[in-house]
Amino acid sequence: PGDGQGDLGVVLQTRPKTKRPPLYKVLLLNDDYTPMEFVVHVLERFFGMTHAQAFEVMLTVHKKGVAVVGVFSHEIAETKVSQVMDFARRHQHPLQCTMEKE
Ligand code: TYC
Repeated sequence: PGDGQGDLGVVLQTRPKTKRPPLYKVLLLNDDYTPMEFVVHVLERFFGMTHAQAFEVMLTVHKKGVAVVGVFSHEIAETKVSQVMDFARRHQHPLQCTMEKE
């Protein structure tokens, strides 16, 4: 029953919709040729790590093959990846850096 004018609209907006932007992990990949000291320098220079932190993370990548070196907004993650890839290429090292959605 009813008047055929039931409310079929979209009305269930209860919570305010404040969706946080997705975050992206920046990954550093191991290879057989990039010098360890170069990787440590990259982590200090572009990821603000201390020498001790950078050395530890470099060793993790060396042993495990890959590690997350930071988590950022899409734009910052892209910038980090570009900076690392450009820097590695300019120094003729095959170091690879990528990003993936968290
Ligand atoms: N495996 C490299 C070597 O033995 C060192 C290295 C570490 C390279 C981390 C890349 O992301 C990397 N010289």
